[in-house]
Amino acid sequence: MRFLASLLLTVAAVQAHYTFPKLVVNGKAEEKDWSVTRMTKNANSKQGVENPTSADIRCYTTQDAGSVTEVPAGATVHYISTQQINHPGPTQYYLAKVPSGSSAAKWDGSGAVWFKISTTMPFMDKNKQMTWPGQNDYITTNATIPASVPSGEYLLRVEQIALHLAMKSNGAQFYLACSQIRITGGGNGTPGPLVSLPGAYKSSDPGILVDLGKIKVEEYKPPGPAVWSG
Ligand SMILES: *[C@@H]1O[C@H](CO)[C@@H](O)[C@H](O)[C@H]1NC(C)=O
Ligand SMILES: [Cu+2]
Repeated sequence: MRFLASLLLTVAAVQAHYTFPKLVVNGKAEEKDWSVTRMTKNANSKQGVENPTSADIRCYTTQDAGSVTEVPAGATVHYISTQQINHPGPTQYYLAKVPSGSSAAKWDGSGAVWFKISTTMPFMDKNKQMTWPGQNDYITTNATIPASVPSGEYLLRVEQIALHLAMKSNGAQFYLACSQIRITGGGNGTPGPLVSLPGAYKSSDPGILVDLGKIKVEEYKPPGPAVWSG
């Protein structure tokens, strides 16, 4: 019985994994999977990244995407998920500006270049389970591209951090993807703080190594820098 229960849990956990192959900008989805979103290494396996200091934490990329898509500053973005996003944990979005001389179709996103534009905070559901906005949806939560972000080419990175096994080191699972975008109609803001990926996260960060059964909702602190909202 115990064996069957753990087998069923394992099956559930495998089915529970997901990828984010399609970016949606102001309600319009990219035409095909992985056309402006870079295909991730887990496109088939759906396994999350477990070591937040590994190179895979940046974009988990197996190949660059074929196109770059236009995103108006101020736009609402989200991603379509391949499976239900059923694990508790925050959804965060980052941007990194492509340096002059490079292009969003090629650049690797290295250096202290990433700033956070969105995160989500937990609440207690009616069963007293710590829950995040968008949990159990088949799309990621919405984020707004700040209106004052300078125009130009960027990498957009989404992550949903699954915390159901995060009570042990490197037990959190990062589901993430990066898209190649060109922001138009932007402003003259100065985004920051800028962080590198890997670099911004440690395995011991309290938002990564955490037992959700042992903290209060208001104690949860998402990992990484403060949000820049323009
Ligand atoms: C998210 O944004 C889309 C437009 O891209 C909109 O249709 C939808 O209502 C938004 N969802 C929420 C929860 O605000
Ligand atoms: Cu899973």
